[in-house]
Amino acid sequence: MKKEDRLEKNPIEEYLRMDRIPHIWCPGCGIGTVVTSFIEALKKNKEDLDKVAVVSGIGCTGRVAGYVKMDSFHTTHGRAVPFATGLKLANPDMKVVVFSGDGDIFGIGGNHFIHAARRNMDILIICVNNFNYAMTGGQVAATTPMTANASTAPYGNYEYSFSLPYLADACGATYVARWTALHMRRVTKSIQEALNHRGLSLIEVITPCVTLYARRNRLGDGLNLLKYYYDQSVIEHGADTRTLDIAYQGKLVCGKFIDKEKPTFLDAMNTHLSNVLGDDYELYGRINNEND
Ligand SMILES: Cc1ncc(C[n+]2csc(CCOP(=O)(O)OP(=O)(O)O)c2C)c(N)n1
Ligand code: SF4
Ligand SMILES: [Mg+2]
Repeated sequence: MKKEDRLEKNPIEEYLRMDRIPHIWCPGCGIGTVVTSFIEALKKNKEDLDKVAVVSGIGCTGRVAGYVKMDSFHTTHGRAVPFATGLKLANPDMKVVVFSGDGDIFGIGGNHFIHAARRNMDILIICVNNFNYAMTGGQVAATTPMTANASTAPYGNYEYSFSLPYLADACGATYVARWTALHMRRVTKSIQEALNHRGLSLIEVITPCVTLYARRNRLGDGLNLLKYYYDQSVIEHGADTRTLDIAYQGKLVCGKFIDKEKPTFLDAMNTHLSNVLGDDYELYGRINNEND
């Protein structure tokens, strides 16, 4: 094959809205790497794209919904999870994926997250954790590690940060994993699994924000930081989620921590209302334990 022919088509082009390219992300930003892993997972799972929807909130990561070529929704800040919940309940056969940032899902949207997890809502949440509110100028976030510098923490952060897997586990999520963006095959595999998991899945992907977080903390370029996070990672599948705090530039425990079965929101609704109403109740959506 001639070089010109090889370069003609991007291998993931059919999954992207090419009319929106070039994207807005900075050179060296890790968000695109996570999108590539997501698309690989869709391809490997042979997902019917008419049955997958992506929902994002606002932020650099929130732009993902605008670039993927399937039903996708760029919602308001912090509201991706409730939007996804409504979408899933109205279309129970669809696989609904929230793809958004740490600030969007766990800062302004934190309350929505905890209730979706409590209900074991059947959605997949992919959270790009770049340790700051990147789009608005690198403000301190609920995920910024202690002592890290941010535009609103010029002398270093002194707030305790959330450990996202611990939070998700405590709230009732039934699939929880953490990777760095450079663990591309692992991220892909987790997304493949989570797309087939029934219940609330959270996949946290630690990702460099080169322009704000890395520059302010003098952590080198995007590639350096991508590699640094990877090198700092230790894979501990099944680790106790209470042990997963992230210290500034410290060890990053990655792996699949939770993968369990529990009735989803619709399972619980169907079981309960059938018990209470008997034949007057018509089961809704995919039925408990029914396989594809
Ligand atoms: C109601 C509301 N409050 C604040 C904002 C401003 N805002 C837009 S994006 C953002 C932070 C996004 O951070 P994160 O979700 O971590 O995404 P990132 O840019 O880091 O990928 C904020 C505070 C907004 N758009 N709407
Ligand atoms: S500001 Fe940070 S997160 Fe946003 S596109 Fe640039 S590098 Fe990525
Ligand atoms: Mg962020």
